[in-house]
Amino acid sequence: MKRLSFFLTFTFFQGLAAKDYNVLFIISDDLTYTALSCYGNKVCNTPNIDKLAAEGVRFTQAFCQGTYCGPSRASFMSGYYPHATGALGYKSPRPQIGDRSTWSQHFRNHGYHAARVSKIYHMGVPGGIESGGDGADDPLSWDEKYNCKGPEWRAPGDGETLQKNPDGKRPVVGGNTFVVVEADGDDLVHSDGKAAAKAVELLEKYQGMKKPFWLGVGFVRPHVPFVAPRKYYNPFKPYSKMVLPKKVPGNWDDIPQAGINYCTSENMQMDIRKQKKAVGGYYASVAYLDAQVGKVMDALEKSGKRDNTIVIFTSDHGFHLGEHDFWAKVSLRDESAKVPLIISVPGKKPAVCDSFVELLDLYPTLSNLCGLPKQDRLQGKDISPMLDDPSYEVRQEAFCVAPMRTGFYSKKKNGRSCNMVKNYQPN
Ligand SMILES: [Ca+2]
Repeated sequence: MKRLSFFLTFTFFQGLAAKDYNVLFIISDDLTYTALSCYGNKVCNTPNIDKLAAEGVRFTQAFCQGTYCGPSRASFMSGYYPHATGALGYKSPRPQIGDRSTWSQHFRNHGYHAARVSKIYHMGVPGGIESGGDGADDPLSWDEKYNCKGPEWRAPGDGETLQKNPDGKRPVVGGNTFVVVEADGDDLVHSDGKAAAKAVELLEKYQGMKKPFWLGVGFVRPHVPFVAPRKYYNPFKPYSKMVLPKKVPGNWDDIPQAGINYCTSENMQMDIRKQKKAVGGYYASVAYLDAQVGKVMDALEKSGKRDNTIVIFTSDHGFHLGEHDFWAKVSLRDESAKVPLIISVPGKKPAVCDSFVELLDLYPTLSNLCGLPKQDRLQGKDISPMLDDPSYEVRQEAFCVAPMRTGFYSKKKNGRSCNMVKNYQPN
């Protein structure tokens, strides 16, 4: 009898552990937490992301490990810090990790169906999206994968190049350039509209699937170019009403040279009008992204699987919108190094968590929540106790590297210090 009761208890807990949660991982590109209304933005309204935040745990101190696409994505998917693998560029981490499993591959190895829609590992934006290629993808991570080609800066509409265009004669250009296009047509013209539609289709398809799924949906907005259907720009026009961060005379006087971001109002030659339009264009891209998140969440609801699906929303890193006259990513300041992060686990109470977390924590945390074997080699920490107790802590500082700035950043919880180690050379 004792043995039977042990057996029943064991299988009961095993049954709980192997709850077969599905995982829906939604990741935006270059999205700063400051642009979301659930993080306090009063101008840019993001009702769909806010709804998810209200259903889950919203993290206020979540940090990426690399402040641009390639290293950040290679890090959280592989489970290692960028400098641990040396995956510091726009490359797949596979050569460095050998046969070790990536996050979704670990799920595949334990009975999950893993799929990718659009950008999970690095893809060049806009170039890679225009061509519709795989980018720095890792085939072993997926059972199925879909790329979502889009016109990007070539989308028909009213476009303007804001960067290095003082006389207004520069045409709308491609590349990593501040361009705003108020585009003709609907959501489906663009990559993210197509990605949402593909995710909706897959969620319908998975309704009848026996296996649990790990579905990664990667959106490319609000990465430059700021391209979205016209209607998303309306709340931010005229652009002259956009409010820029306060200009502080002598703001850079106490910032070491390595801390001056590579994109500034000065070197981008953006006057006040263009700076305000950059903010409005970015917000319109965020509003468009938010609408696509809503479509995916509606489809999850309709599929009947919301009650056993863990949903994560985040970004690969943040973005400057004129703070200290800095723009774009790479900087190690909060606007760029911090990310929005929401984790919604069915049955758990909504909360706001101020504990320090890293994107690297997602792999071990989700593995634990889904009852998969623990891997001591992973460099992230299991933050799942925070989902029951938001005051739980796993670290006192978060670590982030900006490879091209040859510096390390370590943000301490109870301090304002930003520790930079100069002349760091990755192996
Ligand atoms: Ca990015």
